[in-house]
Amino acid sequence: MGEWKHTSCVLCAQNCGLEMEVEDGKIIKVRGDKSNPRSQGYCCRKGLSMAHYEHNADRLLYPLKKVNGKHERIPWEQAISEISEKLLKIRDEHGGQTIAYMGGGSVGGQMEVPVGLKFLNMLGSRTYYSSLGQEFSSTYWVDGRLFGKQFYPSMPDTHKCDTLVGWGWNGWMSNQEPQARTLILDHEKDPDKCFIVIDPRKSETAEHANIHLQLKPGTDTLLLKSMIRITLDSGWTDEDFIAEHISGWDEVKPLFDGWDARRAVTEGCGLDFDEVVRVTKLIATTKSAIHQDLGIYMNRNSTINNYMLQIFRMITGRFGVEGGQVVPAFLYAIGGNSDERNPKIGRSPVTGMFPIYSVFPPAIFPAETLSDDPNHIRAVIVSAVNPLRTWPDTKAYEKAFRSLDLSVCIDTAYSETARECDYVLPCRSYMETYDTVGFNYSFPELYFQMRQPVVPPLSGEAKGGSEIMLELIRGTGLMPELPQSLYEAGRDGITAYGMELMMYLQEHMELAGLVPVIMAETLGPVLGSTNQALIVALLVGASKAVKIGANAMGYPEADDPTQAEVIFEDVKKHPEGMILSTFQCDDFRLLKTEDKKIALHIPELDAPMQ
Ligand SMILES: Nc1nc2c(c(=O)[nH]1)N[C@H]1C(S)=C(S)[C@@H](COP(=O)(O)OP(=O)(O)OC[C@H]3O[C@@H](n4cnc5c(=O)[nH]c(N)nc54)[C@H](O)[C@@H]3O)O[C@H]1N2
Ligand SMILES: Nc1nc2c(c(=O)[nH]1)N[C@H]1C(S)=C(S)[C@@H](COP(=O)(O)OP(=O)(O)OC[C@H]3O[C@@H](n4cnc5c(=O)[nH]c(N)nc54)[C@H](O)[C@@H]3O)O[C@H]1N2
Ligand code: SF4
Ligand SMILES: [Mo]
Repeated sequence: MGEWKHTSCVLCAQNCGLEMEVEDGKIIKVRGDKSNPRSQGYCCRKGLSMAHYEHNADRLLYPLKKVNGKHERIPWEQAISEISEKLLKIRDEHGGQTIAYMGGGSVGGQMEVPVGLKFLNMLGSRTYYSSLGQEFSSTYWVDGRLFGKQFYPSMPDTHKCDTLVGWGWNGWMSNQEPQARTLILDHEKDPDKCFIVIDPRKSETAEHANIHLQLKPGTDTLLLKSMIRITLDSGWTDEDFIAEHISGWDEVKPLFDGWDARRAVTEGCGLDFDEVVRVTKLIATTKSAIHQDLGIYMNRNSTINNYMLQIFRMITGRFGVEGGQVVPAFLYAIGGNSDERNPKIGRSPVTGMFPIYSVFPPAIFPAETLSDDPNHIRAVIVSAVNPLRTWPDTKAYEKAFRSLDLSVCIDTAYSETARECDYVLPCRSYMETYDTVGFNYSFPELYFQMRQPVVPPLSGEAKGGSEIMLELIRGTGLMPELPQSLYEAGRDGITAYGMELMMYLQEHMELAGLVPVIMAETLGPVLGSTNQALIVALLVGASKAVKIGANAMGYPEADDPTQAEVIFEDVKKHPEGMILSTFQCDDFRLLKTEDKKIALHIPELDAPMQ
């Protein structure tokens, strides 16, 4: 008999709660965790196969260096000192911006990212690529304009809607919603609800649809524009919502003038017009929520399609309401605001692209590397992502990687990317470290889980991702000299540590941007875990809205300095996950626009919308 432990799946962004039976350091059984407040026992067969991924023959055990085209084992000290030396040389000769960091899209190991990003900034670079940059660029850009900041994404409140629309979403297989199959079946079978799928393919999900609009591939723009035209013609707009919450509708509305919806739908999309009118009415006039996914996000016209989806929701009043489109609760934004209209937001040297959500789109990387421009990319640190397998044009990626002066891969496995890199650093897996789950936005409650290690490290040489980043910061000599008092303050608890840190930063304002690094470095050793220190940093630095919501859940007041410590004690007591804070769905004060209205008009899209 082994010991059962609470954890979560790390194989998709749902991070379903799992319980694992562990015997002799190995996972021997896995089951859905009924005590997880978000997934409530749900899991798919990928989650049930976690042991296969964890105890895998391809796992990396020690650092490697490529010598004469072959990887050889080297000691950590050599790896860190050689990589550090090369990074500094590239920075000094060509500028920090020629160093790139790839990572941060992982669905179970977020805690290395704040340290990795700060390390990149300390090297003088903002050249950051992530998987998020390929799927969500367009939607984050659109939402940034509508809501005032790019880190303010919205999502459908599917579990409370009556009409559920899966648009370019194969959720039966991919999940992408909490308890996806249960949700789909609930809408399919309940006579008072409806499940609509918009997909050119008879997907596994479409098999469960009450209505399947099987449009021609890539014609979503025509369909969306037609649905909005039909809504206007039929008087299904929510005028009160528009008057109260939207600015710019007068500029946007004429973009739909003279649009021949019938012709677009029948000739363009190959659909039955009356069926489309019926679907439009259901979306516009019932408690509807639309889950769009890769069929929209990674398809033609993705920016316009995401924009029109939002227009459709806004003018029918399906935003900021229960069962509609809502802005979820989040403890920390997984990206930053990088509005390209701000002249401080730099462009990439070769393609002239700007970051969205502070992330550059992976599609430009080969061109940014294989170039004669003196500022082209020369070094890459890759962590928890496998670009040579998963990012667009892997052949071009291979060529680009082979041309680099330095490539470093931090991974648990000997991946396609690891095979190409000069240095490979073995990382502890997410089942071997404390970490958290960051993408599973929840609503209206803020769900949180600090995953505990369930198995001992497979290799004594592997280190946690954030620890490796800290080693590189130290190795390059970029770690600021910090006072002994900071290293010791945590012994008297988190609140005492917070006070000491605040006092220190008051006198060292220039280090305020490095809080995650400082906390990982000085509080990590006291807690015995770098990632735990970073989780404390999240709680201390949580937004006012999260802190107020936490107070409503019974935690100390938002401005009480003991709040983070009290919450953290609870977090440790609930390895199965917990509800940490609660939100209002109609709180338009949270918008980052000046007038607290949704700024619906995006002038750059006027022409492409025609
Ligand atoms: N088993 C498994 N699950 C996963 C993952 C995995 O690798 N394996 N990855 C996870 C990740 S990172 C993500 S992002 C999600 C992705 O989850 P989904 O977005 O559900 O991904 P896909 O299965 O690619 O489904 C996209 C759907 O869009 C449809 N489509 C294609 N072209 C068009 C079009 O022109 N218009 C419309 N309307 N639809 C179109 C396709 O037929 C397909 O059914 O899955 C997550 N879950
Ligand atoms: N052809 C095609 N390409 C696609 C897609 C598609 O539908 N079709 N989908 C795209 C989408 S939506 C996405 S999100 C991307 C996903 O692409 P990636 O973000 O590259 O995701 P994974 O392939 O899951 O790679 C994750 C890497 O993390 C490593 N890893 C696992 N556990 C750990 C750990 O504990 N620590 C560390 N350091 N590493 C670990 C794995 O070994 C692997 O090398 O793929 C994209 N690419
Ligand atoms: S739905 Fe995603 S998180 Fe849940 S068990 Fe399956 S792969 Fe894991
Ligand atoms: Mo994805």
